[in-house]
Amino acid sequence: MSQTLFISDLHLDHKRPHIIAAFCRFLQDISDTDALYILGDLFEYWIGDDDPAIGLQPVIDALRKLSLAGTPIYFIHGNRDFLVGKSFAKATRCKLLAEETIIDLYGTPTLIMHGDTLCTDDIAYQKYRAKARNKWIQKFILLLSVKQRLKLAEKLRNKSISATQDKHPEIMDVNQHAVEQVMLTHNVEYLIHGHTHRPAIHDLIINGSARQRIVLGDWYDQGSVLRCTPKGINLETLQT
Ligand code: LP5
Ligand code: MN
Repeated sequence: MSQTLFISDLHLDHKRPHIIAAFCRFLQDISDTDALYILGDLFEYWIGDDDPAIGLQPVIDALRKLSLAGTPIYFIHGNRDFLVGKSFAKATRCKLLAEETIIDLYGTPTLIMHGDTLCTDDIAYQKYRAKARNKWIQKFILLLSVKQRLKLAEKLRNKSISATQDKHPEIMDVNQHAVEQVMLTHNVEYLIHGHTHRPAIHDLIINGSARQRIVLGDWYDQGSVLRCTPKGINLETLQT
């Protein structure tokens, strides 16, 4: 069967072992897949490849196994796992992609991304993001000990939890102008992203042409998977 799969926002964490198990089962079941794209926030947080990352070794093993069996796996960083690096890529045999990547999806030009950059109304987040994604700041953070980084991550998570409670939900969704701009810039028919945890397929008309924005959902209560074949696309929900 010719199919390409997209997932994001699994937020894998040793505190949710059943989701880790469900994801490993999913990876075992998709050996007949042309490519698997992970569009960010695979992990609840990732503080660097040198962290032993409790409970996550089965995920690394299962990704590696799928890749060795012939399915290419691609990874775009999310706002929780932007510190995933070359050692992780080597261990899992995933290919790390640029934050905006264009692919040819069975003939349809498609832009894939995590989706956080589309939330341009969330000014506090975008300011924080500029710092967190700065290469020099990241180099400095990676010089800290694992223990120090864990503390920093916990502080950031707490700040984020209280900040998001005070933000209007609209602010944390994509900005329509940002969507149109990025789709026009890359001249694509499909935009596939996650981050907002609002799974949907949005039909759009931009500059007179029909396009679609496909939003993946998270894996908190069930799994969200976009299955694409030469015949079309289907946004599915997996029971976990
Ligand atoms: O993740 P989610 O969906 O709950 O919220 C996001 C935005 N929050 C974040 C922060 C992450 O949750 C933190 C994860 C830690 C990763 C580990 C990294 C290891 C340490 C390295 C440190 C750089 O991404 C949230 C958005 C929301 O999505 C919706 O889009 O609103 O944004 C915020 O809440 C940000 C606040 O508005 C501002 C926070 C100010 C923090 C100031 C600290 C500055 C220090 C910078 C150092 C790099
Ligand atoms: Mn995200």
